[in-house]
Amino acid sequence: MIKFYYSGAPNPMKVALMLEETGLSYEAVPIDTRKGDQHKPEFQAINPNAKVPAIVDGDATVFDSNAILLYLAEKTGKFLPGKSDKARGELLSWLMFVASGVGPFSGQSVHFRNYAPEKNEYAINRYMYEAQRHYGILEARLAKHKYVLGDTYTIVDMAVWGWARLIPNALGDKGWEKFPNLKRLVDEISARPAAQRASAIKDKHKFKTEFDEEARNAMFKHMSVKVA
Ligand SMILES: N[C@@H](CCC(=O)N[C@@H](CS)C(=O)NCC(=O)O)C(=O)O
Repeated sequence: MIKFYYSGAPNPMKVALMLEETGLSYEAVPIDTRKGDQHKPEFQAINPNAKVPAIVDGDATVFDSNAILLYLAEKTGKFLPGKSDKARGELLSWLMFVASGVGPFSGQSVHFRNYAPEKNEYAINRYMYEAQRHYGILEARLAKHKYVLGDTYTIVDMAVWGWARLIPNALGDKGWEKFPNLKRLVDEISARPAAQRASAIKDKHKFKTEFDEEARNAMFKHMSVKVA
């Protein structure tokens, strides 16, 4: 049985969706990042990057959400596009685009808008601009195609869903205005039974909800270490 190390945050939720979509049997292991579970040596032996998600599947350990999506898709043969070089090229390009662009820029936008101790207009503007720019690229693609890779629902759509469903947190209350096609995709995925089961997993475990000093020390280590 697969062990799925997770919290309710965007990157683990992509993997929760894929696990539910495939019907693979798994055990969800909570990692309470607000309490610092990600820094425990036993978890860092699984993910040296000290972040969720990660999975252990027999003798295979996989960390980083998009790597896990690809691993599970290749393991099951599900939620992949066709096998042509063209289809594989598109899969890898869009998957990495979400991993290296959509996720990090959305995350930094959420951070500087909602968590940074001072309002830094430059940082907020830069990360909101870049997050919006990335969502605009997805929007243009989804204006022409039902799913990111065309007619078929794939792991790329799941990777997009993990972050895009939180667009108001990254871009503000009017965040959806410019992205009607992206909203269509997110709403369609959120209505799927697998997405509803994925979103409910965290309710089976008690995660810390307060964002207090313990949480800041665990998740924002840079606040207590001067490197610049
Ligand atoms: N590139 C990694 C990023 C993982 C990541 O940033 N996870 C966040 C939750 S979405 C986390 O573990 N945060 C806790 C921390 O940074 O201490 C992935 O895609 O899995």
